[in-house]
Formats: sequence, structure tokens, C-alpha cells
Amino acid sequence: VSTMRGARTPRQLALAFTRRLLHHRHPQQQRSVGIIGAPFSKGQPRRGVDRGPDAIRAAGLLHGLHEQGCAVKDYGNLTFEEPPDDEPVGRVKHVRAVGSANQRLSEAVQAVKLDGRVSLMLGGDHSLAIGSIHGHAAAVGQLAVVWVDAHADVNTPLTTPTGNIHGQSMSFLLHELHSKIPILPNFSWVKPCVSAKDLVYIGLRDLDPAEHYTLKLLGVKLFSMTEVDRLGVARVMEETCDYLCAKAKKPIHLSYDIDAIDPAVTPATGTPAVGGLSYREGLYIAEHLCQTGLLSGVDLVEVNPLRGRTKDDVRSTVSTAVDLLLACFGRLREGNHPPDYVLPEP
Ligand SMILES: [Mn+2]
Repeated sequence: VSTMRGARTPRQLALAFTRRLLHHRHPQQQRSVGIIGAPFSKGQPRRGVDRGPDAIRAAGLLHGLHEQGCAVKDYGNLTFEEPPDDEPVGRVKHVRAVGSANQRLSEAVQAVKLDGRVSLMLGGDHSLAIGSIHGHAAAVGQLAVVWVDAHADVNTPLTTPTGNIHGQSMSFLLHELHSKIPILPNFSWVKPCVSAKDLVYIGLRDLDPAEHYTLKLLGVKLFSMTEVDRLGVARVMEETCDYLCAKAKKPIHLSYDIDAIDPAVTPATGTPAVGGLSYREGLYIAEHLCQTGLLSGVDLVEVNPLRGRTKDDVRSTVSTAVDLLLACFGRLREGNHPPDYVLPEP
């Protein structure tokens, strides 16, 4: 083989050089993805969000990931038990169901991480971020969390105006809020695992007073839609990554709520809020985080195929979710090619 190498013609050498150059411009390290479906809806009152995982698969997620050179393993959908007598605790609804579902999810995410893959959790409602982030942190240690959402989901069980746990997920995960969280059935396994300084919010526009107070009190970095308007999404992402990587490069967990995108594009979701990210801004966030090479866990939640008024509403929501995920795992709008691509010679 070594003599063959030495015998390469100038033309072959030039081609090999061009190929290396192309690879340099298109870094496409093989990405290994582990998909977990979490068809769970008890963190909020609307039925249908449990159909998210299968709708996203049916829209071609796995095919798309394969096409762009990812190694994909689908771990299938989790099944969840319905605890009997799941009465509200204080104002908080379905506590036991949410607690046990997230414990199961945490274990599933840990298994995917131990297999050496980027975990991709398809929800389901956003209460599932509790188990997903908990499991991710249990497997890899300290995380940076990028939470892309119209809402901050940081009410505590004592401040929640609705009792829905999908609006409280982050409160269970933050070290700084530990003393504000009451003891709840089926939640004893949850240990806070995220520091306020390792969290960035993008896309906020619908916060409760207690949530706004909490974020200011803890000094959480946030880019509301006002900052997205003022700075532009490119600067927002640059500042996000500078901030999170200031001290050390930690693995990044991206928790993407589809309602971060404007409901004109993604209407099939439970709590839409006008004035959201455009399709292009949404994609840019995913592309930028992919290119850090630090994405280690991803959630895509709150796609609810029963919430659209028309078939097109649902189609647009689900296909946007797929596009966001493909961008998370290497798809570029400029185009892609397989790493071993060779131009045919006449
Ligand atoms: Mn959310």
C-alpha cells in the first residue's frame, strides 16, 4: 500500500488535497444519536402531546439523520404507569405520575449516555426535562443548559398559578431553588443538578411574576424576544456560548420547546404565545449549538398533533420540529455531503 501511495499522480494528489480542504470546510464527524420517545402528557391538561414522538418519527426524522451520516439508534417509546389515587398535592396536579415517568426517563437517558450517544428525547410535555436533564447530568456530570422556550418553566410547586408541572421543571433542577421545593410523592429521587450560572434561556415572552422574580434573583442569563430583536440571533448565540464556556467547556443540554417558535409556523402546541422565533432563527440556534461540538443531550417537546386547526397546522409544526433536530445533528442549510464523497472521473 505504501508504494501505491508513493506512486500517486499529481492529479490524484491534487484531488486528495481538494478533498481535505472540503472536509475542513464541512466538519462532519460521525454523530451518534440515541432516540428516546416519551409519550407523556400528565405535566399539562391537554391530550395529544403524547402523540408527539410518533408524529416526529413519521415525518422522517430517522431517515433524515441517516441521510446526513448520523449513526442512529432508536430506543423506542417508554411506557408509563398510571399511579392510582394521584390526587393533587397542594395545587400541583398528577404529581405521582410525573414523578415516576421522569424517574424512568432519567434512567433511559443515562443508558443512552453510557452507550456513548447524544441523547435525543422526543416529548411529550416539558415536565420531561426533569428526567432528561437529571439523567444526562447523572451520566456526564456538570452540564450547561440552553432552554429555548416562550416560557421559563421555573415556577415552584408553591408559586404555580396552574398546578401544571410542565411549568415548573427547571425549579426542581436548580441547586439555588432546592430550599424552595416541598417534598412531593415520587420526587424523592430528583436531586438538583444545574447551577443558575450554567443556564441560558432563549425566546422568553410569557413569564409569571414569580418566575420573573426568580430569574432576576438568581441572575440567570436570558435572551427574551426583546434581546433577540435587539441583538439578532447570531449575536445571541455567540453570547450564549461565550457565557456558558467562559470557565470550562461543559457538555451542553438543549431543551427545545416547540412553542419557542412563532405559532404562525408551529401552531400545534398546547400553550402558544405570539411573537416568537422565526423558522430561520429557530434553525440558527440549532445549527450554532451543533457547531460547538458540545451538544450532548437534546429535548424536543410540546408538539401536540391534536392542537392544530388544520392538517397543514400539524404538518408545519411537526416538520419544523424535524428540521430543528436535523440541524442539531449536522444538517447545514448550505448543503451537506458524506465525508467519503468522491467526484466521479470520466
Ligand atoms: Mn416549556
